[in-house]
Parts: sequence; C-alpha cells; structure tokens
Amino acid sequence: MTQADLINDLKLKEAKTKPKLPRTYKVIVLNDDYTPMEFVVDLIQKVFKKTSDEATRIMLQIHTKGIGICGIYPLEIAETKMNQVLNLAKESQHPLQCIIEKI
Ligand code: TYC
Repeated sequence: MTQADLINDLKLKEAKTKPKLPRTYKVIVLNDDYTPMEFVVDLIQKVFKKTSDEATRIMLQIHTKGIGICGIYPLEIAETKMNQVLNLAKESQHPLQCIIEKI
C-alpha cells in the first residue's frame, strides 16, 4: 500500500464513523395550586444545582406558564433527577409533578 492509499483509507474510515451525540432529555416540572413556592425553589436548587436566583426564575416560569425546564441530561441522569423531585415532593406530601421529555 502506498502512502496515498493509507491516507485514502483513513479518510474513508473517518467518513463512516459519524460523531454520535448522546440523546438528551428535558426534565420538566409542572405547576399545581398547592405546592409552596419556597419548597419548589429549594428543590430546584438542591436537585438541579441552581443558584437561588436561577431557581426562583424557573419556579416563577412554572407558576406563570404551567411548566418549566429545570435541566437537560442523558436519559439515566434525567430519570434520576425526576425521581429525586417526585420523592422529595411525596415526602413532604406536596402534589408536585415532574416528567422527562425526549429532545
Ligand atoms: N403555583 C404554586 C403556588 O401558587 C407554586 C408552584 C410553583 C407550584 C411551581 C408548583 O412546580 C411548581 N403556591
């Protein structure tokens, strides 16, 4: 094989191996009439590692628009965050709901 052949071979291989981005999921928290605002802000800070200002902004977005995106993650992490939200809400007997959605 000549050097030109080797280079050509490499180029063909590169073209075939498409860089594959991992599929990501939005973690969405839903509004309700009963969960206290402060509880939602605290929860968003804890679960999604947001600052107090950012968590407040997301909580108000949920409160006014009905839903809010708290983060975007690969499937396993998105599921874990959703379950953490649901468990914290349940422990405190709040009806807060959380879902994940494929992007
Ligand atoms: N709507 C709630 C209230 O007025 C506050 C709230 C915000 C509840 C966000 C849930 O995901 C939520 N107390």
